[in-house]
Amino acid sequence: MTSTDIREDALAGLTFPPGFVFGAATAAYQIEGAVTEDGRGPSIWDTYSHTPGRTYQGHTGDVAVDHYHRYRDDVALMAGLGLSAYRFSVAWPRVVPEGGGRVEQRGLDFYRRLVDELLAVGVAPWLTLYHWDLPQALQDRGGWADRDTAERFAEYASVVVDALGDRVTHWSTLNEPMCSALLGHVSGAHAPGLQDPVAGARATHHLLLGHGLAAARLREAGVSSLGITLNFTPMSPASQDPADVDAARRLDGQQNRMFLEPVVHGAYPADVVADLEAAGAPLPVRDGDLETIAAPLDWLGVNYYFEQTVRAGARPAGKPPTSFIGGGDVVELDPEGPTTTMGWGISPEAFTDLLLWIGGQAPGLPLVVTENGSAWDDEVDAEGAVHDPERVDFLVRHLAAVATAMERGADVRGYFAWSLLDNYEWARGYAQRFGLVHVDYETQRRTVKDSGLAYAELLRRHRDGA
Ligand code: NCW
Repeated sequence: MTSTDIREDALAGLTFPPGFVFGAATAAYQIEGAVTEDGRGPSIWDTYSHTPGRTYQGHTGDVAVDHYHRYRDDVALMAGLGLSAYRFSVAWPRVVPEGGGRVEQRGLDFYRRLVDELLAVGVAPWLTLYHWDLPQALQDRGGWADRDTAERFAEYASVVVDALGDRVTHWSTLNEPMCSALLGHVSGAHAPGLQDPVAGARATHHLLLGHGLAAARLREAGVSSLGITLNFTPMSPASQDPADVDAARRLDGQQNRMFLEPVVHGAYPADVVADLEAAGAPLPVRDGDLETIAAPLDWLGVNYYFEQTVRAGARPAGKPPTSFIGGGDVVELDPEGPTTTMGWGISPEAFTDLLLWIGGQAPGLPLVVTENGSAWDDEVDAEGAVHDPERVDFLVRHLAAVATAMERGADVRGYFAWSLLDNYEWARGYAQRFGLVHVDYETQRRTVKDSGLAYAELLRRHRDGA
């Protein structure tokens, strides 16, 4: 059996309704490079990645995959794969280099050129305003822990929608605010690298407030396809011991429900509020904030990678602090079974359950899978091919999981693979490859992997109604 036959077999049962959106996703700092070009200001990720000891082997996004200069070729790649949509983020420090005030026209011009290139080949742009690259100037004034950053974010949203609202239909405010808030301010694994639970709780609320304020600006500008992207990690207790069950509840509360519930219901979960107050890290909510945060949306972006089993107990020595406010009394167990090179387990079944659970939490709100994917050690072989059977398998099984969720009633409208290209995987540097397309970081040469070919074949069949 050849790899083409395997693909044929695996794809045969995968069908999605007409109009289902198939795309791929990236983020500005992970792909663009050109960090000092055309007036771009520094972001917290420039600072963090240039701080010794913070990232894998000191890797930075200075060059990344040079998308800033190669965007035309990259759009041609997308067209070649047959993507119907491309999800990318705008770098706030390219557009408003000091975070507020002066607008850099050359930054906006880049995104206008990118969008025009996409539209010319029939790939719909899905624009995310914030994928973690806060202007450093704002961090110097307190960053997301400071309420003012939410107001600056809304201003920046206005600038971008004024420039691109005539050609971009699909808008998202934030990507994974959980990661910005908790990895950035509690575990310290991401920029700005703080380990300060009080700042973590404040950042959580101000990110969500920024989402709500920006949503209002986007609506004023006439946006009619508006969402936010949240990441979800389904949590299970290691046993039915009440302490383990409570550990899972608390982690689920802070990593999942704390972000979903205010956005869709206009209230933080009461148990999370109580946990944070007990930990001396209250959410700085003011009158009217929750109404702002619960602005009506057209879709909810769902990022899913893995599920997590947790138990109560002291974190083992040497394990980095978890993304969790309120004590070192929750242990995240290592996954059972095969893992990706990120160390993440593989659970498509949990993806089906998750989509159904979210559908139940947010009835009537369409879901879009804005990220799903896996990292593996990929190499270009002597024939110039990249055989990545694990990623093909992951992709097919997770697409099947989406299809199953839809058969059972989840209203899922699209799927974006993470990622279009191998890229800068934040603190893990270039060591983690998530792309459907391989990038040789020495030459910047792009090679479509077997997974990219499989995805292209699926999309071809979908277009042809096969
Ligand atoms: S790290 C992460 N990612 C990867 C990144 O490349 C992308 O920019 C993100 O949107 C791939 O997709 C997202 N997500 C974090 C997943 C959850 C981590 C939970 C850690 C808890 C301690």
